[in-house]
Amino acid sequence: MRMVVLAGGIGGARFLRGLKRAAPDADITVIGNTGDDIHLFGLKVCPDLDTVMYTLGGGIDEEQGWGRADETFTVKGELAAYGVGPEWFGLGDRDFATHIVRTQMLGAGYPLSAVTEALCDRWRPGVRLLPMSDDRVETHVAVEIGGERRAVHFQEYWVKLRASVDAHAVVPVGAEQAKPAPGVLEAIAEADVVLFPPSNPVVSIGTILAVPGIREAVAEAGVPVVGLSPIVGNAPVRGMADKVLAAVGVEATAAAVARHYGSGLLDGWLVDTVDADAIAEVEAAGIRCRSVPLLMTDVDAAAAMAREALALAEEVR
Ligand code: GDP
Ligand code: FO1
Ligand code: CA
Repeated sequence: MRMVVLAGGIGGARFLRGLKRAAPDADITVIGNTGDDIHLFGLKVCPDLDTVMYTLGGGIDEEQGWGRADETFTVKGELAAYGVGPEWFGLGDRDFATHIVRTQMLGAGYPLSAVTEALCDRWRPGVRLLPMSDDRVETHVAVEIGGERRAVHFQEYWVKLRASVDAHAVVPVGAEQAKPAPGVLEAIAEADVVLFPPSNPVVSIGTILAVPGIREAVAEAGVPVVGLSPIVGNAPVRGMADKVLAAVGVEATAAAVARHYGSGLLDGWLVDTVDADAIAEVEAAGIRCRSVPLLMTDVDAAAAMAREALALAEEVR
């Protein structure tokens, strides 16, 4: 079975690890968010692509959910000694190697999709990992600090400010001009099922869908599209998704996120058992809905979620 998964970082990566266990023979293409990408110290950093690659390739810091296991921070310390920051973004020594290889290949003229493939030659994630686009897209967040309105890079909003101020708008800068990376539209058109893991609906999946052609391809694929809620009990399981949902006028509830995607895109939606009350509202919006445990406490739990998503896909097919 050919599966396409639109993925951000931690939520996407942990779900994918479960999906691989649940469907070991599946042919999985991951379309990864690159709106979080940032240039630091002259290097191109792709947090969400790397989180998927390291998680599926066995190199992730399990507890943190991003960055490398057994990481050290000597280079960061040396840069700080030169007064060179930003000090708020924790790039480790092992991780630096990835960004150096990536930046070197990009400088030599390879597109990000080819670079990602080359990095995956080492990590063997067991899926085809495609960036949503080879073109630069950068998510910016409009905030008000000290009475002054300004836009900051998504990483500055998330990591430096910890989403402590309201987001007035979330803008995927460059998305309108971006083209889907080679293979993205083809994978969607050839898929037997499309899955939205419990990734951030605004800055992960929303950004991927903002690349012209991707939303349309998913809506017109003519195969089941099933999503899993990243909101459990009216709050994000991890992180500050509620802040960016508010910026697009969506309540932080499992039902509101389903309605935000809409029945034009989604055929099925899984909510957690604590949100079973949301089923009626989601189904009234024309989306088939079931409640199942949605906490990825370990790979088995994520695999059980993947099985439920695939079962719901068969139900709506
Ligand atoms: P990021 O790029 O690292 O922020 O990761 P994603 O966009 O892929 O996923 C972030 C979302 O995953 C957050 O909104 C979390 O609420 C959600 N999430 C994380 N762990 C779990 C989990 O165990 N279950 C569910 N349902 N959602 C989760
Ligand atoms: N997240 C943090 O909260 N603090 C960090 O210092 C940090 C560093 C970092 C380095 C490489 C990488 O691939 C990811 C990193 N992240 C860090 C996670 C990540 O940037 C964000 O949490 C996600 O992009 C949010 O969607
Ligand atoms: Ca992310």
